[in-house]
Amino acid sequence: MQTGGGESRLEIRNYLTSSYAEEIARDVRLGLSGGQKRIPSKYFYDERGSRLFEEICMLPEYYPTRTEMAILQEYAGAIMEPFAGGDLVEMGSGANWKICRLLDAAWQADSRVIRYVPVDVSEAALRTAAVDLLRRYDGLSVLGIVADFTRDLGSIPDNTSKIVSLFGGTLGNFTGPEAESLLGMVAGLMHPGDRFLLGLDMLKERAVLEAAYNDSRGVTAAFNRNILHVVNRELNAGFDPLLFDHVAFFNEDAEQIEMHLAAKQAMTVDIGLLDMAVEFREGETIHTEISRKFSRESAMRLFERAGLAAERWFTDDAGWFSLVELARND
Ligand code: AVJ
Repeated sequence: MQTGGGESRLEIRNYLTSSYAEEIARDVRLGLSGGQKRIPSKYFYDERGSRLFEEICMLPEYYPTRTEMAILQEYAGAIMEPFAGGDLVEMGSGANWKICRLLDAAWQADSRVIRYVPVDVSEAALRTAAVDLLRRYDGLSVLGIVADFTRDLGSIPDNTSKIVSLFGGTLGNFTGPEAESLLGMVAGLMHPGDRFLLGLDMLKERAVLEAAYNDSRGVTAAFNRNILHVVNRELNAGFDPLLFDHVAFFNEDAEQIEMHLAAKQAMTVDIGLLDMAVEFREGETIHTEISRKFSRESAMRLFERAGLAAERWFTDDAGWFSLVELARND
């Protein structure tokens, strides 16, 4: 068991281009000026929001996390078996439980050389997670990339064989065109033999979907309202989060869960740093998130357009969640 030398196996590079403050100012100004008001879902995840999301993952109604973990538990060996070594890239890393399933599978058998390359906007979160992994896996090295993976994928090293992973149904937060462009960028990083491991939440009964986003303890409601706390803090805004109802429903035509915050009464909200006053009618909503649900057919159409091909599908018995192994289609 190696105890020292952890730091020398860790390198962190920061590629963030614009500041969080500039970005949220731009996004909120644009999002609250139009007809349907919106705030991008990435602003859920400050420290409190990330904690609330971890709490959501453990709720009885929120099946995606535990289903994906069970799939990883069962198939990590099969997923890692063909990988001869190189970079294990994780887009939007966060907690380590998922990547540990893959690393455990690779560490059991042999001495493949693997470097873990997490890509995340939070340098602090990257560092904490990396230090934990270095302690667990003797011989692992970590290259942390501080970047927004929807923009700065060019910062991922190009000269090694790799598995790229995007877990947790994160892809569902992107519209069709956004998802296509993101997957196209990942395809652009891949060489023959490289694989892309993508988590997808699948279509299922409306009642199951809606319960997952309307939990009985109100954690998802608190998570949704947290975006207003973030805007208050970052932009000196005057939202009273408790004057907004949590609304989440399955939009069957669009095959997506939609989350909104609905004004309980007419009001005007000042956004200090933007010099802006935003009017709400009673019942008017701010659209905060989409979470798209896939069928194999809709997923395959997306892969095709992005220049990717599904090699293997790993799913649970009920088919509620999929981990798809993709290769570049050329
Ligand atoms: C982190 C995007 C996968 O869409 O299910 C959970 C976020 N929103 N409950 C999802 C979320 C409400 C989650 N993802």
